[in-house]
Amino acid sequence: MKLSVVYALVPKTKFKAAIVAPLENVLKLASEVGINGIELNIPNPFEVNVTELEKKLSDYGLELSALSTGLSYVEYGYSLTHPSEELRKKSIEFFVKYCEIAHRLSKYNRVVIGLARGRSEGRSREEVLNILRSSIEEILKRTNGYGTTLLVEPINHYETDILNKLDETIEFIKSIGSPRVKLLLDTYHSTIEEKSPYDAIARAREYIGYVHVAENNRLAPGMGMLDWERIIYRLIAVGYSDYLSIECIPYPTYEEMVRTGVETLRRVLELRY
Ligand SMILES: [Mn+2]
Repeated sequence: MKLSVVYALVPKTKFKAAIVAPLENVLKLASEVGINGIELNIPNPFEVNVTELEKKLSDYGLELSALSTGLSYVEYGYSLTHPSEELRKKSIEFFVKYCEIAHRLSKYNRVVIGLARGRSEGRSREEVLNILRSSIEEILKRTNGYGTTLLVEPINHYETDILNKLDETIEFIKSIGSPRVKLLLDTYHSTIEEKSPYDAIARAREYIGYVHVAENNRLAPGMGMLDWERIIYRLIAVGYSDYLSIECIPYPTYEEMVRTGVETLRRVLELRY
């Protein structure tokens, strides 16, 4: 398994679980601690210098493990289920562009659907899931040439009221029926929403396309209550061998968050892999 860390490409943000710091410093730290990739959270895909990003990643020998998109909702309020058709369309345009960037910068070529799904805002569950499904289908159709994988992430109910639980997210993914739509399993969200974050891995099995790691308190692995040996062995047991992406609150500092997280995960990975 490889390790990456989530980086927010903004000077500051309300979103708590990402590193906000000068990009060069973070890339340098990442290469120092020997991790393999960076997951970029980009608020506006139309305002990013892709050539420059590509060069910086390659200068430090880092891969783009995934492109995340939550900041488009946090910073602009665009979402794939927005009650306003205009803002929903803006969100879809953003996602098409995210896919183009992921395709260009990353052999993994994947884009996260996290907070940018939006909230139900008084509409029924069925109605809002139908809207989300049709937005995703439109993105899939328009990005066929890029072949990008879309990762749908169950998110805990304090942050959204759409797709909190693993089982309903799997059902939703099945209802789209595209090999390009997979599950993003986040250990923090599943600790809040599932009976057992360990058993959740077994249930998610063939749908898992990517993994976010954080403790029950959303701090770095090693700073909370989760049993990382059990998590990693479950992932190995279901045949997952891709990225573990550290998406944590940078506490006490982002440097310590990265170092502790990497150390904790490496210790387990090195027992067998
Ligand atoms: Mn996550």
